[in-house]
Amino acid sequence: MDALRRLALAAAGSLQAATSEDAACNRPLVGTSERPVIADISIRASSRRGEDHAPWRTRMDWTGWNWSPADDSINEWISFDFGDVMQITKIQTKGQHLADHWVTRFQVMYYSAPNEAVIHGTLFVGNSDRDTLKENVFDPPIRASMLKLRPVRWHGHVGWRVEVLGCEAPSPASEGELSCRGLRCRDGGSVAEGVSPCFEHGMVGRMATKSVLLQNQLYCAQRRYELLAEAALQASWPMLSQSSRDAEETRRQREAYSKDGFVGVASVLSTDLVLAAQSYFSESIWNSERSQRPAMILEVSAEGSFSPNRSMDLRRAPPHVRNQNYRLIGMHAGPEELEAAPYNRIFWNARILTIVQRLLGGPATLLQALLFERGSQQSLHDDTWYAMGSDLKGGMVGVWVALDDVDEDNGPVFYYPGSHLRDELVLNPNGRSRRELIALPDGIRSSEDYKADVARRSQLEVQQAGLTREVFRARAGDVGFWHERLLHGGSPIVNWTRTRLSLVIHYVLADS
Ligand SMILES: O=C(O)CCC(=O)C(=O)O
Repeated sequence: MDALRRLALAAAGSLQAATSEDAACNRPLVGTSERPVIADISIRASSRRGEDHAPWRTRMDWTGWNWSPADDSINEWISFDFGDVMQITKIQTKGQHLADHWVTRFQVMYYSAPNEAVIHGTLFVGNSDRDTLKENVFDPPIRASMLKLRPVRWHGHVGWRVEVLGCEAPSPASEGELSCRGLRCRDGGSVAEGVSPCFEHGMVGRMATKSVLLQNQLYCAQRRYELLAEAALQASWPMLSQSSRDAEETRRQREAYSKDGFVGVASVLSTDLVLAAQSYFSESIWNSERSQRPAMILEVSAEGSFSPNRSMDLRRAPPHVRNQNYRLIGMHAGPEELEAAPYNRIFWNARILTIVQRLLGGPATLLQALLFERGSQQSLHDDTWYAMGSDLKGGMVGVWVALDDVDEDNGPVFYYPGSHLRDELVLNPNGRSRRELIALPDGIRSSEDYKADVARRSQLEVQQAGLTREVFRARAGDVGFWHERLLHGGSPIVNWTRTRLSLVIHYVLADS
C-alpha cells in the first residue's frame, strides 16, 4: 500500500474513530495496517532483523512476521511519531504472531516537544504468550508527540505487536492546530506563535482538514527527527527539559565534570530502591539454591585487578567465594539475567539517565554493569584501557552507585580530579578506531605486569601534574559520575566485616 493511500485511509480512520472512544480518550493512535492512523514512516526502530521484520509490521492486525530488531538487546527500540502532542492513556501489546517470541518487560521514553525527552519511571510488564493482549495504563496519562519503547526482557527473541491509545491532548489551541511552532510547514510558511498556516489550508472541510493535517504532521515529525539528530550530533545542550533550578544544578554538575572529570550527586536513589536492591542481592543473587540464581559471571580479583581466568558461573560459585574480593558481570545482558529486577530499575533510573545524558550531551545506551559486594581494591586505571571508551572523545560516562554507606573503612573509590584531561596514549597501535587505539591490546589486557607498568606511568603523570587524590565518601543512594579517562581505582579495605555493595554502570552515547 503506498504512502498516499495510507494517508487517505489514515484520515478516514481518524475521522471514523473520533466518536465515542474519543470521549474516553481511548482511540488507537498507531492504527492497523488496514486502518493506519499514523503512516508507516512514523514507526521507526533502531534496527530490523530483516525485511520481514520492518518496524511498521508491529501493527496489531499484521498476521505475518512482526517487528523484530537485529539483536536481542536492551539497546534496541521502536518509536511512534504522532506528529502532534497527544494525550496517551494506554499501551497494548501482543507477542510475535508467527513464533513464541514476546517482550516481558519494557521501558517507555517520550517526547512532548523536540527537546523534551522524558524517561517514564515505570518498568512496564509486557506479555507472557503470543496472542493474549496485554494492556498497560498510563496513570496519569502522558502528553507526548513521540513514544519510544525499549524492550528490556523478552522470551525467545525481541518481537511484538503494539497499539497506543489516547486522544488529542487538550490544549487552548483550536482543533487541528499543529504544535509545530518554530518549525517550517510543508506549505513553506513558518509557524508563528499562535498562528498555524498548516491549519489555513484545511478550512475547506473536515475531511480535507484532516488530510492536510496528516501531511503536515508527517512533515513536522520529520523535522523533529532532524532536530533531535542535530541535537545529538552537535551535543547541543540541554537535551532534556529543565526547570530553572534544574538548569542551575545541571550547569554546576557539568562544570565540575569538565574540570574534575568526576561529579558526585547525593540521594539520587530512593531509600526503597536501595533496600530492594540490598535484599535482592542477599536473597536472589546469592540464593542458596544455586540454580535459582540469575545467570552472571563472578570474577575473583588478583593483585588489584579482576582477571578473566579467575572467573566462574555464579550458579556454580561455592559460598566461600563471597569472602574473597569479587565482582559480578552480565546482569544487564539478557532476558534471564534481567530477573535482577531492582537492578533494572537502577540501570534505567530516570534521574541517573537524565544526568548521564546531560553529561554526554545526547542519548545514552548502557554498555556494561558490574556489581561489587565489597570494595574492589582495584589499582589506578582509566576505563578506556579496558575498551570501555567510545569512538567519540568523552563519549562514555562511568556511573558509580552506592548501595551501602561508604567511608575510608570499606574501600571507597579514589580518583585524581583533572586526570581525564591528560594526553591520550596510543596503547594499541593496531587499533582501528579511537576506542581500540587507546585500549590495552587484547592479548595484553590481562597481563598484570603490563597493567602495573601503565599504572606506574599514569601515577607519575598525575604527580608531575600536581593532581591530588580524592575519595568518594557516599551514603547509600548517592551516585558518582566519572569521565571515561578519569584515573581512578578502589582504596584498600580496612574493615573486612563491612560490605560495600555498589554498582558500576558504563553508558555510552547512543550510535557512538
Ligand atoms: O568500585 C570500585 O572500587 C572501583 C571500580 C572501578 O574502578 C571500575 O569498575 O572501573
